[in-house]
Amino acid sequence: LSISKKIELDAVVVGAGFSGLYMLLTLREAGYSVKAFEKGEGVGGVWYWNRYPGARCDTESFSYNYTFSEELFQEWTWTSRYPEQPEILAYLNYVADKFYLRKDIQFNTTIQSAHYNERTNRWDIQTDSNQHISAKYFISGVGCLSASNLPKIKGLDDFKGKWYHTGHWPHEKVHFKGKKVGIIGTGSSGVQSIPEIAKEAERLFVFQRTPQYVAPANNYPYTNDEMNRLKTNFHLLKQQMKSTMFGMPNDAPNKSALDDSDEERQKIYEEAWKKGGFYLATSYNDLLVNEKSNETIAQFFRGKIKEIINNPDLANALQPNYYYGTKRPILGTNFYETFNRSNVELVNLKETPIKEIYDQGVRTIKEEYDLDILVFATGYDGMTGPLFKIDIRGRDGLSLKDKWDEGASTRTYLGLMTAGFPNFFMITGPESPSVLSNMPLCIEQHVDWIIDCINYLEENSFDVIEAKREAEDRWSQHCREIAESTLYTKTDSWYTGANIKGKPRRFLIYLPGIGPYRKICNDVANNDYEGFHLLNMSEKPIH
Ligand code: NA7
Repeated sequence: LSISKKIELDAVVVGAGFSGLYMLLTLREAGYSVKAFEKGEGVGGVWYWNRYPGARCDTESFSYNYTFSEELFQEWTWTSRYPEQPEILAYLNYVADKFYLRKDIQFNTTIQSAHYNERTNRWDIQTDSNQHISAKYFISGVGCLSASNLPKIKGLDDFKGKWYHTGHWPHEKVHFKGKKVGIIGTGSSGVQSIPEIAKEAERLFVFQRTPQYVAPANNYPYTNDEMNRLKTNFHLLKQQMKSTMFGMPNDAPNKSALDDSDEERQKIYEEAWKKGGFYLATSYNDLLVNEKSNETIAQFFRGKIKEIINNPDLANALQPNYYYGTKRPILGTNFYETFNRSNVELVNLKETPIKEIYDQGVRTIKEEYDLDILVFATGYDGMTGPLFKIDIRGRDGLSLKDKWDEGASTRTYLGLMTAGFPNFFMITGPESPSVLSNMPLCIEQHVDWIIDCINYLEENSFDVIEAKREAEDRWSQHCREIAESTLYTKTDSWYTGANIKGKPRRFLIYLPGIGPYRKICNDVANNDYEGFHLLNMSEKPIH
């Protein structure tokens, strides 16, 4: 029996992705003793794990990076509009080196549990290598899309070929040449990988459950001039990004899709299609609240699919019919075009659902598909999934999972904290705007808020910060009411939790976006952390 020594720290950070790295840096610079724990062998978070072919970011590179250091922004040069996964991973490694972060990160380590001890006002944290750590602050940087969803399809254990999930792709290159490959899922990961796999595989079967709206990414390499212009405009870009809904310099115009004539609208959609990226999604301001406006853009996409796809039956099978944008908008490169290839076959699961997996491949209710490789591009248990993988317990031993599963709903105050869990912060937690806004920018805003908050507590000799119940009830209700007034809640998606069997249907995103949200968070802090209990250790909050 080995008795491990307890490590005492001011703060523990979970994860070494965009969130964990910056949180670690700010805590260390402010003079706290801190360690980050990371499951992977290296830094990067989702960019460490998502190594599937074609994996790239769909936020433009100049805005998908940190802005806290102008020096870093000037030093790093992105090669293209939408960086590929290896480039983003290289960037995060560069950040880790530049700021000497590695010495305070313990890799290959999973945090298994974190229990709040009321007597000591500390978090007792345990790792999978049987280490015990005691910390005053417990901070999650686990990300929103890091708990992969492997659907329970009967027979996977019998499959004799190889199978992979896009979110846990192996480090060694997977060779598709001469192979019969199947891929389940046509979300962002499927859409990015399908054209790449199709180029190499002998045959590719795409198992599609819901046809998607895929806008062209229109990726291109940056010229030196373009990169220099972006670098020169650092301050302006940063300011623009901070104030918009999505945290990107472009914002939706203040105009309904129904304000324009059919002709004008078509012209706007055509231009946005040519520009690529999220320009279509931000063509008008009411696409996600007005069914009629939404139908205009849905029809535009359906028309494009018919133009691109040679075979009319195939074009029909690819026609999406949910409200555009209520699943995460997808950007692709030659996605629809790939279905014109002779080695690619669409399997329409709406007509012929998967029955089971057998030793040689996938069996639908109609046919058998023999496969050498099966790829699951089946997504994630979003937002709450990664948090629930850790046994987090607050006051009175209540687990986060039990609190959030107990009927009412997930409840947070500002997506940053939750009542009953003192000194536990969630970077990009549920009910913050993060997954619908520019992620690194949202992360910076949360980290800056958290470090200011911790400094405030320490400077004013408070031991505890904890969300008030009434404040989180109000915040959660506010998030829900906004969501209910949109079309988002009418669609099954990972936004609503409907993609995970048995998961309660809840919409856990603050929709007005990062610009307005930042102001709310700042006001709360400036009003002596309104809505939070600030306590001494001996005090119990009265909710
Ligand atoms: P997504 O967007 O959740 O997509 C998952 C896909 O897998 C989607 O097409 C699903 O179809 C499909 N799926 C999931 N389970 C099944 C089963 N059991 N059978 C058939 N098809 C299934 O995940 P991604 O990894 O592509 O993207 C996640 C996010 O990462 C993305 O939104 C960006 O924010 C970055 P469905 O639509 O549910 O019918």
